[in-house]
Amino acid sequence: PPPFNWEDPLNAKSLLTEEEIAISETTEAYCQERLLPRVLQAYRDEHYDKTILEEMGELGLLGATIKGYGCAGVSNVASGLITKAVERVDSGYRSGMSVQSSLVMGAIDMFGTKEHKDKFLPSMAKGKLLGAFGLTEPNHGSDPGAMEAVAKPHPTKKGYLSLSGSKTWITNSPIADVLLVWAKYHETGKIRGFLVERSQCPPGTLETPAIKNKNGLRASLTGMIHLDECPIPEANMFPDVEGLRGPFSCLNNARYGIAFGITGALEDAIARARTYALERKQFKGNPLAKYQLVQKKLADATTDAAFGTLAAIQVGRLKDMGEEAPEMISMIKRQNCDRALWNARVLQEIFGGNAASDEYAIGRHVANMYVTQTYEGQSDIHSLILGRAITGVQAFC
Ligand code: TGC
Ligand code: FAD
Repeated sequence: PPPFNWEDPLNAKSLLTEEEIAISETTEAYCQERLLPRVLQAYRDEHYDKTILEEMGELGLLGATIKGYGCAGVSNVASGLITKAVERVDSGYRSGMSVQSSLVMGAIDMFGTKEHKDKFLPSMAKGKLLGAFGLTEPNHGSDPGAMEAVAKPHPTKKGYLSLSGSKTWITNSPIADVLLVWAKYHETGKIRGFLVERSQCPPGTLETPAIKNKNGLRASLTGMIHLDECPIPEANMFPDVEGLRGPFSCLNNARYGIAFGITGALEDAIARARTYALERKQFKGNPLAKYQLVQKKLADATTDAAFGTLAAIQVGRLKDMGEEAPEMISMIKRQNCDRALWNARVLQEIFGGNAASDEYAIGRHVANMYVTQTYEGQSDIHSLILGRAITGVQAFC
């Protein structure tokens, strides 16, 4: 029989095309050579180096599934492999990329006018123009349908709307040039998407303070968005999409990216725990790896990472054929993030006291994984989305 490969136990590689393997290898090489050496200091300093997005842009990693506008136009599976390579280093780096690619470029590609696409997508693909996605508000997280942000006719500027409201926990908001803000349109009360260009906002109408001292995702920048009667050209509103279908359609892609990407973070945790268990000796000079309880921890985590990867590839293939139901994405987002967090917390035990040192990276992954389980729909919310699809009865309220 062929040998067992603990790094790819179910031979997921056999399901990939030559092109997908090449994209994955190029991205892994960039991430290991260029991102890994800077993550420890970035995490300590709570610093996000925005040139990372430019580097990713040079490699064609941004908005990778979009066709045209300087984007690579690759398969959803290839795009998942990109997120996996980035998240193997740090979920925060994947977060900065996901927002740019799936949530802002993806939204413009799906719902923008030709003018929006021509204006924003090419420089966003190069990582020279940065995006943020503002859905969550201080009083409305899991229930964004109740949002308070509102767009009204501008009292003095013809052809402009006046946008007011606050968004919180917004990745990249402090550095974003274009902020996609979801708000209720005065005429209909329905949610619409607005492209807010920082350079066009008069002083005092747009503030994006950073949220400091986070416990996790410290290598990613997070902030708020405050809009105070900010004038926005009517032409900057997405013309044809209203209601939660707009933001949720973008979230389908981003949630898929997290589900695929988080398997990379878990695999890094496994590789580090395995190395540590082989090197660290306790009781008569035996490596920790010799003990059955330690082996079970590695077996559990490796199984979940392998199953999660296969499930993500399957949903990616269905996405490429346009046959994915949003609930499939809820299923893999919930399962892969939950299992990654559970397993990484158990693997953390293998490091003993050293797990408390950031040099071993395991604590960073665990803290990040809490966030991945929370944003883009907390896992219990995805349970309810699945429960609704299974029973036909909604249990949100
Ligand atoms: P509900 O009645 O379910 O749906 C309202 C309308 O939306 C449509 N819809 C979808 N469309 C496309 N894809 C989906 N997945 C969709 N889900 C729903 C639906 O068809 C309906 O359309 P219409 O035309 O009939 O109006 O709405 P609800 O208010 O009952 O929703 C409840 C719930 C819990 C499902 C939803 O609100 C939810 O998913 N909450 C979680 C919130 C969330 O995910 N927030 C994410 C914020 S962004 C973020 O976290 C980015 S982190 C980025 C990073 O750093 O990586
Ligand atoms: P709440 O909605 O208050 O939920 C708290 C808890 O209650 C959760 O466990 C939830 O599952 C549970 N709960 C809520 N309702 C129910 C119910 N009906 N039944 C059972 N349980 C329920 N948002 C953006 O828009 N853009 C971003 O770029 C972005 N980036 C983020 C980056 C970071 C680092 C973080 C931490 C968050 C980010 N978010 C972003 C926000 C994120 O999407 C929200 O935190 C998330 O949707 C949960 O909302 P909440 O924090 O308000 O929690």
